[in-house]
Amino acid sequence: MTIDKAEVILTSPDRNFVTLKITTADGLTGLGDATLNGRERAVVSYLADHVVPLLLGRDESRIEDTWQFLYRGAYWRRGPVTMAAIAAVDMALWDIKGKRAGMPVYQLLGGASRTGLLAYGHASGKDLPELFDSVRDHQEQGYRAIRIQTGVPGLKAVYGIASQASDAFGGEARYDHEPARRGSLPMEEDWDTRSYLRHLPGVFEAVRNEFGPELPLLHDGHHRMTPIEAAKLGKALEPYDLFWLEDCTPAENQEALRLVRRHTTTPLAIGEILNTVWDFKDLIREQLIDYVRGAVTHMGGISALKKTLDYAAMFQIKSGMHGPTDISPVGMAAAMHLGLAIHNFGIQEYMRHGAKTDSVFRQSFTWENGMLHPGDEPGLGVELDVDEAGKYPYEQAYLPYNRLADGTVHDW
Ligand code: CS2
Ligand code: MG
Repeated sequence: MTIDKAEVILTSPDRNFVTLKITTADGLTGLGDATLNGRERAVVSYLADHVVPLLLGRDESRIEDTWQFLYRGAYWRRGPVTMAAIAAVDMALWDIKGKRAGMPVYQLLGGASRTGLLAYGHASGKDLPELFDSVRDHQEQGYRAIRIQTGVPGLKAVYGIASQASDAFGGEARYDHEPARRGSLPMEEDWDTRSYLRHLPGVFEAVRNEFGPELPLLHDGHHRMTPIEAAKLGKALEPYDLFWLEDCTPAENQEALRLVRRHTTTPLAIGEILNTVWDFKDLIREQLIDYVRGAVTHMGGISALKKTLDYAAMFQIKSGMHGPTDISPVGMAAAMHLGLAIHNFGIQEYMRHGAKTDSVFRQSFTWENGMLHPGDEPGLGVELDVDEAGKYPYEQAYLPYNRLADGTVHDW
């Protein structure tokens, strides 16, 4: 069948989401997620102005050919905007292929390699009592693996923890799972790596003492350390047996990880801001990482991320797909189908979306005993309610950014 219609839907239920909806000549529909947190409209334009005209009249069944046509045909390659747009087309075509076959997408990818996907959630607190409450709360929600982020003494706002209610946010507290705040200007935060490095090992020691040795614990460094600082932290955290240390250094300097690796056996997870298999090539071949953080939404879709993960499998490197709330329910469903099918699944990040988001996107995944499953509906198993989506118009949103005490802009 040919593609008859392709629409780009920008909606902002609890936060902004960009969704591509493809309709075939016989009325089958497929959805793809193209959300790029804080830069949403750039992808809307890339899709609506440059990609949609190319899709009309194309054969819906030719997923790989369409991917290559969009990627190579543009001449200008890679980058988050391009790859999010291609990802949305790829996901939507897999969704349609599943519906056409009457099978969930994971069946088309080779079938289930496991019964469910271990997922981790984000516990956070400005101090230890608040952090412990948050860990317990996650355990009550069923989480069996937990990311630990904590306030640092002397700093007002730290990535990954709820900040104090502030006038800038209408008297609300700002939580890490919705880091891009709607508003006309980004929020400024402060940062001091030496304080952070002094504080963090004690936090993990306390968490291990309180919750025991079994619970898988993760931590996100959010690109803030130099290579030698990251090496020092990885070494200091070894006694607390982390599942992973994420994005310890800025992603552009891949050689940095050689130095980190020489000093620590703490497992490393990298790459939520990377976009292609080529960005991961050296990291994988040199075995500088243990987990690939790429999201289906930002890596050019199911087809492209599967190739990256198949390559990683040859080096015993596993998946750790990015799954904060800025990945839409469509992108999360795609991640679950892929994660269920591949052999080298590691863990899935999972944060619940808000009630408004769930009213816009009807979903069929399940969450039981800390495990996700994409469900068995044909395709990806997500449908978008256009009328609901229309109730929530786009609102400008920006991620925060960091400055050191002397005013220097630092990585966020
Ligand atoms: C984070 C994200 O989930 C994570 O690991 O790094 O929450 C990240 O801050 C956002 O995706 C940025 O849009
Ligand atoms: Mg991260």
